[in-house]
Amino acid sequence: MPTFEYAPAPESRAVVDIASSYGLFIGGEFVEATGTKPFKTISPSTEEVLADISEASPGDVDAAVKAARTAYTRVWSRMSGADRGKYLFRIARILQERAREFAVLETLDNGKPIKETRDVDVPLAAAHFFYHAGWADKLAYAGLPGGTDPRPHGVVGQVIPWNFPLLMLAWKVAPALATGNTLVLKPAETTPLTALLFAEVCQQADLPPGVVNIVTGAGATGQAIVDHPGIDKIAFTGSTGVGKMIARAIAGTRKKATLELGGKGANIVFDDAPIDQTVEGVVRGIFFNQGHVCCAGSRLLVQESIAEEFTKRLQRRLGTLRVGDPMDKNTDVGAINSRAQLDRITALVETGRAEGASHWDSGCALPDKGFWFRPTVFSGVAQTHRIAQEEIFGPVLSVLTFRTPGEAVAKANNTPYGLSAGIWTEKGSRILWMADQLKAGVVWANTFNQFDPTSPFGGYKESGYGREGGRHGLEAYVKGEI
Ligand code: TAP
Repeated sequence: MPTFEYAPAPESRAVVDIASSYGLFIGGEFVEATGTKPFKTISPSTEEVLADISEASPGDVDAAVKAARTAYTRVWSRMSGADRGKYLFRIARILQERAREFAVLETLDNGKPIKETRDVDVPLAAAHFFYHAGWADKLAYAGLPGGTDPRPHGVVGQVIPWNFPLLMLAWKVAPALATGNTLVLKPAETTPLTALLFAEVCQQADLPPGVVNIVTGAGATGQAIVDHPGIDKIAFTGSTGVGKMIARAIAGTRKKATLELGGKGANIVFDDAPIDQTVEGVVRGIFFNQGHVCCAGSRLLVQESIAEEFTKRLQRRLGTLRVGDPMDKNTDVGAINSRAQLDRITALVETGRAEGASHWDSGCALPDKGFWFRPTVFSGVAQTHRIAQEEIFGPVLSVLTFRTPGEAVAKANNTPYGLSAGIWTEKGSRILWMADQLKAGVVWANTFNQFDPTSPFGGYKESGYGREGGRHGLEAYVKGEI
């Protein structure tokens, strides 16, 4: 139970203007899709229909790729880096100016709390454009493949997931444009609205037609992008299963790919860590964005001597999280993004109970409509349990224990994934030793889920390959690497 009640603090949805239906953004214009039936995007917190969305057919994808190719050949590849940078700066500034609109739209379409879209998703998306705008005229000095004349791939196909719709778009679009590529992007089926608003931003910024093309649709539309012979490089973020399919589909072709896939991050807590701050960090690690985070700290490894006390304090803190209306500025945990995802979380939590782990949830009241899941903790989890091995992608934490640093490393690395890890301890030497041993693309120390456009992000093993962000992220968008 919350320690005290908060009065409602609803954000206004009047700042967004959602059309009843949307076309595809091809060649700088919104156009009708050819022949396929539209689908609906709904608000996961209310199940209200927000808009009809076009489903792009392979023919529509072909038109988008052709528009991107024409824009690449005639305009974008001939433009100086300094001029490309001006467009990126303009987009970044418009994102800032329209930040509230983007935050509200993202919260309505995705279900995540307004305080997260307002304070994390939208500012970081703008920051990615600012950062890459700065690179556009300095690529010759970045030490990229191609030396002082790094060359873009050409037309890039980009497919993104639903958990950070605008932010994932920014991670993909900003480096592609900065390095001189044009692109065709597909947002996830359940969260197309901020990508479509971004298309308006491209118009507002006078971006040359065809440089950015946005096609909506489901998996088949993504596959049409991947399979299209006019695509030079694929940038994909999503599940490991689909990532493997993409790798198979492009094997033997000249297409390049970067894959940002799933994770099962270990958050490792030693007995000398400041306990209350660490509880906050662990909560941020897994309950931020309803746990729909590829690099979430979904496995807590806690030193045996403090495990009982730590779990007790963690549960007490989880009892104070406010779960509910994501448009309320006080809400900590919003709605699960879709019924399908809620079903996946529910099924995996059932396996946790069936395999004998000890189940606890916060017991909070949930709204009648929409898709919801209470913050959940499993203790007594064994390495072999599915909830210790598989990505749940929801607000569910699996707690395991360890006695020595060596055991913590062995357990943390015992996963097919390799995306993220966290270490909580007062000892600097232990942090450095652990970070060296952990097989994860990013390791946070005494913090978790910190993102910055200057810092490369990505995984290895089944978490994918390639980096996004920083100078390393630029490499994926020029010829000669990856
Ligand atoms: P996926 O089902 O893999 O979907 C990702 C995107 O791929 C969506 O746009 C999806 O379209 C599309 N897609 C589906 N089938 C496809 C196919 N055969 N060919 C091409 N594209 C296809 O993942 P998800 O459920 O949206 O996202 C959750 C997963 O993404 C988690 O495993 C999470 O860890 C991972 N993720 C990773 C990262 C990083 S940075 N590593 C970041 C965020 C998420 P529809 O949505 O229309 O089906």
